[in-house]
Amino acid sequence: MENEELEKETRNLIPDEEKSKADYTANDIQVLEGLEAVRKRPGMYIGTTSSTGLHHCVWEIVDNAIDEALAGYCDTIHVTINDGNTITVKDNGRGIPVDIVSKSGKSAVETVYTILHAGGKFSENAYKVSGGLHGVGASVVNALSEWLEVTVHKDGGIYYIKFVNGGHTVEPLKRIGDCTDSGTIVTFKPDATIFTDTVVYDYSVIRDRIRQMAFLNKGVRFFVNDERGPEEDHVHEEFCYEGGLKEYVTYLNRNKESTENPYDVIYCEDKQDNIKVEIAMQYNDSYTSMIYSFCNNINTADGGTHEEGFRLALTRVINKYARANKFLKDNDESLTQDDCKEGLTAIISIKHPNPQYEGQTKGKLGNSEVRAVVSNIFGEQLERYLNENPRSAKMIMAKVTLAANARIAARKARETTRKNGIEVTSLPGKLADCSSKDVSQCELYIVEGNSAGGSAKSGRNREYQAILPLRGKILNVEKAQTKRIFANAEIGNMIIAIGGGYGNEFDVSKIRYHKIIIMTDADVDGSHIRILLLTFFYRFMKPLVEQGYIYIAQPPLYKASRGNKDYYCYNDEQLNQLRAKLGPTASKQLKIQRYKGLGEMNPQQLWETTMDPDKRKMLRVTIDDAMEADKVFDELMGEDVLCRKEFIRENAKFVNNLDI
Ligand code: TSJ
Repeated sequence: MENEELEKETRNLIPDEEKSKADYTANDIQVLEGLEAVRKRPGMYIGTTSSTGLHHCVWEIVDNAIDEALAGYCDTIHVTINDGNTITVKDNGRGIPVDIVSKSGKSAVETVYTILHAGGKFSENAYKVSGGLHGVGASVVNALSEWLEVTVHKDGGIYYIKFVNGGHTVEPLKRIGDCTDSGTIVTFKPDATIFTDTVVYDYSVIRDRIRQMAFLNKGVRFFVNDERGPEEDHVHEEFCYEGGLKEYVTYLNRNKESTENPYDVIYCEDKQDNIKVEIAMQYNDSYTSMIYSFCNNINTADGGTHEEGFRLALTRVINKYARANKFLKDNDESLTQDDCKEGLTAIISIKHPNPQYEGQTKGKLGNSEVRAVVSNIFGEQLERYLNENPRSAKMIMAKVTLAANARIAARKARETTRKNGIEVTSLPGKLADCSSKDVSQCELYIVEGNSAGGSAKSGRNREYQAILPLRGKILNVEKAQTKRIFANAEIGNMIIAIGGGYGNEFDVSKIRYHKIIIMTDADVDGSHIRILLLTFFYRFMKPLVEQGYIYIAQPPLYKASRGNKDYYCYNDEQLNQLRAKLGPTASKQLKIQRYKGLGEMNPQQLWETTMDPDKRKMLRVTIDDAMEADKVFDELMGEDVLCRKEFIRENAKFVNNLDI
């Protein structure tokens, strides 16, 4: 429908002189109308004419070579960025057919390149990628190129054709020599009048994509070359993964563990109803899950039925195994999908002859038959794996039940809170709240120690800054006592002061401050408390971390005084810089005080150095920081399972202790 309209519209856009040229047959005109339509509305075909669109052209051509590999006729693909930012893609497949297609009266090669969506016409390949979701075909790339040439090695002959100015054939396909091999070589130069942002290719973008293709198409050898500029700058890389997704998962998990990942990669591959399924998964000791899915090599960013089938089977099989082997008792509640995917990295890749994509960005697989196929294949293989590998299964059971216990503890806490009728209206007595109701301006300082808390209360801006002191007792954190913080009512104060609840129910839209600032001493205990707080936020109020609401105050380390002038230095380097600036004589007169704690500062000093929005320096916490803290926390707890168990118990206790 859309295409018809477009064609009607564009018919009038063909210049009259071109229409009248005698050597154009009706067929030629139709062809040029098609390609002209692409040039008029490139965005409709490749999404954008930005750098993304420029690279998209490469994927279009590479996809065609991958189709040949998927059909089983090609095992090597070269992608080269040449001098002048042209691209060459070369495969060792059968070579695009060179015979004449009766309908167009032209060679198949010319047809592929000049008729929109001609790709599938003479293809027997069941799992074509090209012509799929983004695969609009080689003809679109031709339309958007200054020139494009194709060389085919086939049946002993070398054939050549070139197109210029958006797909105009220079002369029909011609045999230009002999050969003994077979394959297809395409070189093109994107049209700078179309790609107005840039026509410069980014090597790393191409490299990353090709690496992904290598993971997704095991055994296919890819070469990526950047041959721009002088020879010593050229880059050549090779990607070939015999293990396919198995190696992809290992690659994705490579930064997740400091030591070797103790969990196995679980892998399965099978075919049912002409749908090929390949899945690899591996747990790691983090709490985030990375589940990526693909259909016909295209990333389905919004998931779909293949991902649903995977999750269903994962949850079903893990619950079944847990019950059968008494990791769950009869009256324990079942593990949820979220429990089962905590700390899981998984890739689901299917190949489907007729994929249907849904959603705004067509990033979701819709074929309903896929759900059961994936669920059957994966479920059966996972079950076999668990039964055959009891040691590994036990580790997985420990992981998923830990996740479940944390979830249940959080829910119990919520219920207790409700039962006790605690409302946000009854704010903790220790909290010195601010007066403004504009939460986007409000800040909550979580301050270590009552004395620093007192200074902060006196020194603050009452309108926007609230202070919540944490009890001094927490200062004496010892390894054995670290988990106490979770059993501490102070944490309860924090939850209520922040106001968004916690756990799965945490609602970031309800929070009462848009800056939550951790202010601890610059010593070991201070950093310990910071780690505990970050871990707490990461585990129980993750959106706060993800959306950048958490900050770390930066109190000065030194006060250097000379006469009645005070200088604050936040680190040793600044102190040295100050000495250098003042010169040796003045430096000798400096009286240097090293702050051992926030409590040593009077309210005025604390305000000036650490709390005044015009002068203070704060660090905004990223999710990586919090993950790191969480890891350190784990290390503090040790690998000791008993210790972890105790954490859960303490955690549950904290829940019961919410007697605020
Ligand atoms: F489409 C394209 F021009 F962009 C392109 C196609 C670009 C590149 C780099 C490679 C290819 C391509 C196409 N490589 N291999 C093929 N194979 C076929 O087109 C082909 C060959 C033989 C048969 C057959 O049935 O004998 C069928 C096909 C589709």
